[in-house]
Amino acid sequence: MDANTLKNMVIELDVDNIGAAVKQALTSGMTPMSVLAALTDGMDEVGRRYDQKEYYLTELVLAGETMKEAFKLLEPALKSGQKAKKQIPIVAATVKGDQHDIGKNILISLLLSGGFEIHDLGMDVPASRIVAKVKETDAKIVALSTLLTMTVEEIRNVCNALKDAGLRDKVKIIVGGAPLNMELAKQLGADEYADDATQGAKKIIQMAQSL
Ligand code: B12
Repeated sequence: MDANTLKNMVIELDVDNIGAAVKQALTSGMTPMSVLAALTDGMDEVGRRYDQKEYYLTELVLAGETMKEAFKLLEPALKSGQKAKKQIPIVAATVKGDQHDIGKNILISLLLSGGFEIHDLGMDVPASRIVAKVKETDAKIVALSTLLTMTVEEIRNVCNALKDAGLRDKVKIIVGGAPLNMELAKQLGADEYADDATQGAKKIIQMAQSL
């Protein structure tokens, strides 16, 4: 099993065999990070084909399912590198109205080996649930994703809801997703923005060091 085969299985939407392939890749010596990189490369190509109208909505749904199946096998491997030291709680979510979670899930996968306790609320998550989870877990970092232009304003709603609950000063908020940039992120009330999951994970690790 090699990176190219895994990448192509995502592109070919091979939801039935991707789990076994990830397992084989890991047992044959590929590192969890290189498996993740191969899967992400595949997803990038799926996105490109959709933009070029070579793939349609059905293919996208299947690509999402394929990534989920792969993550089931990959996440335990990423987690096993985790250190025993005290873990920093993070709340992660895709905002209300948005059902894209692949980017967020990749970010989470990158953080799993980094000593974080991750509370993933999933997608289409209202601000009130995010606030409740921050309170419950005493989270220090909130990571929000939005891929739709339509739901960008939800970031502001989450920032305001945290402010209203008296929690805004206790958390750092990092956001990501194609319609965002650093300037917009700040305007919406967030502290940080990252272009991609790798940069995002780096920024979160930096934030954690300053806590
Ligand atoms: C897959 C996909 C879907 C899947 C999602 C499956 C899933 N479980 O996520 C499904 C089929 C559900 C879907 C539905 C829709 N989609 Co769609 N989808 C895509 C597609 C092709 C790829 C997105 C993706 O997963 N990319 C791969 C990941 C790895 O990249 P990413 O999400 O960008 O994330 C990276 C960074 O942004 C960043 N990141 C992301 N989040 C975060 C968070 C933090 C904290 C940080 C630090 C970083 C970070 O790191 C990631 C990795 O590096 C994009 C087009 C594209 N080329 O991006 C359209 C796209 C996002 N979809 C779009 C649209 C319009 C829709 C629909 C409205 C279509 C419809 N007519 O029904 C619905 C909306 C449903 C809803 N309410 O959300 C538009 C959005 C346009 C806009 N700007 O508003 C796009 C851009 C397609 C297009 N060109 O028109 N979609």
